[in-house]
This record gives sequence, structure tokens and C-alpha cells, in this order.
Amino acid sequence: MPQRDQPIVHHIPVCPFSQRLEILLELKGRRDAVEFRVVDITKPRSEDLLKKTRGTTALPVMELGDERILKESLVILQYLEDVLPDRPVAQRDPYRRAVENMLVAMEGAFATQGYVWVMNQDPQRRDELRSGMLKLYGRIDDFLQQHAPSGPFLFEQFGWAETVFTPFFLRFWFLDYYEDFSWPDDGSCQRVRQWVEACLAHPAAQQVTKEQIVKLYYDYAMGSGNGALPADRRVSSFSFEPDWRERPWPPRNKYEHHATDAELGLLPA
Ligand code: GAZ
Repeated sequence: MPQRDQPIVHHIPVCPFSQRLEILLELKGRRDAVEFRVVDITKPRSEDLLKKTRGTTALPVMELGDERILKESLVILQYLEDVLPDRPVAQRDPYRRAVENMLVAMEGAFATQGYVWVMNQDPQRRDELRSGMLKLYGRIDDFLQQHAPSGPFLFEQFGWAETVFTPFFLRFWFLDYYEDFSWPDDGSCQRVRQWVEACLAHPAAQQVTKEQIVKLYYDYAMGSGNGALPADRRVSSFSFEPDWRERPWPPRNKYEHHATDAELGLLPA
């Protein structure tokens, strides 16, 4: 295959890991530098793509031509930062870069906690999962108080750490909706809350809406992740058809009621 100027990113729309790449490109004003190709997570992967990834199914995957394939969102993010050096998003100063990387090192545990919570099916575990989430917000709060007390961002502008975390802040709207998440009213977490709110409001991070997240992630709230189907359902909430805009808001009482395809507006009109 000839070398292409414009790499292809195979992605799942609404996947937080792919949104990192979209945000970075937006910040650089270079959304055109990559061609995004949509993969339907509710269907088996194409043979062609599986051959390119040597059997792995996680996305995003970036294809550079000449059989050169990159996997892992943070790796692809750094690659884009390196090949598109105008308008750098990462810090240049080694100490500042290290500080932002310490914050980035917290993203895995943070994302996992939110997903474990939304996927939980045992009402007895809700308090424990909420405390676990607040503990992680608390750690980020402390980090920001140490390194960026006045805020709102870690440095002067929405940068690398914000690009990495914001897709999860947006996904965690599913915790507001399905788990009644609210910030503590004891005065804790104020610095991290200021950070989250500034990130959510940033113009480069508007690729998804709350309504879209809440509707598409219904199956996660039923305990079924990554395009899997909950029991007694035939159409995934991640399905492209019918379009999420035409479906009703799902019921919020996930521990009491499991909605049908019809109730979720997933059957063709
Ligand atoms: N480390 C990879 C990266 O690129 O940073 C992760 C990529 C990834 O997990 N992609 C998912 C995927 O392609 C879609 S987004 N899955 C299909 C497959 O066949 O592997 C799910 C979670 C979770 C956090 C995020 C997601 C998610 O728990 O949004 O649990 C199910 C997947 C921590």
C-alpha cells in the first residue's frame, strides 16, 4: 500500500479514547489531518481490520499506510503531537511535562471506577462505589491544589491532561443520570469540580452531548459493556438506527426496571 499523507483512524463513535484524538486535533486546528472511519461496535469486526490489528479488537487504531499500525489512544495522541508540532498541546518544559504526566497517570483508575460504578447491578454496593469515586476525585483535587491552586486548568490553557481526562468527564454524565451522582456539599472537591466544569465547557471538547451519552450508554447501566446485549434485548443502545435523537430518554431507575427495546425507542418506526 502506498504511503498516505492522511492517516486513517478506525474508531467507535462516542468512544472516549477516540475523542481524545478529536480534541487534540481540534486544539491544533487540524481536524483535517486524520480521516476518521466509523466501526459499528454492535457488529463483528471486519476480517480486513482484524488482519491489520493482528487480531486485537480495541479501538482506536491508526493506520499510516505501508502496514504501519498504531494502537492505544495515548500513543496515538503523542504521535499526533509529534507530527503536528504547530500549536503544541503538551508542555515543553521537562518539569511541567512531568507534572502533567503525573496527572495523566491517574486516568486509568479514575475511568475504571466510573465504569465499574455505572455497570454495577447490586443496589447494596452503591454507597461504596460512590465513596470510591469521590476518593479518586479527592486525589485529583489535592493534586490540582498543589500544582495549580488558582485554576481552572492545570496550566494556562486547556492542554494535554485536559485532553486525556475530558472524554471521561463527559461520559460520567451517565453517573449523574443513572446513579444520582452529585458533588459533596461539605466543601471538599471544589478545585477538581472547577476543573471538570471548565473542561466540559471548552469549545474543543463538544463532540458529544449529555443526551447522546445517556441514551447510548443505557446498556452499560444494565451491566453490559462494549456493545454487548443485556438479557431479553435484541437491539444495542449503541445501535446507529434508530438515531439516538429520535429515541426517548431512558428510565433512570436502573436497579428497579430493565427497559425493553420498544421502551428505549430501538425498534424501527
Ligand atoms: N487502552 C485503549 C486505548 O486506546 O486507550 C482502550 C481502547 C478501548 O477500550 N476501546 C474500546 C473498544 O474498542 C471502546 S471504548 N472496545 C471493543 C473491543 O472489542 O475491545 C469500557 C470500559 C471501561 C472504560 C472505557 C470503556 C470504553 O472500563 O469506553 O469497560 C467496559 C470502551 C474501565
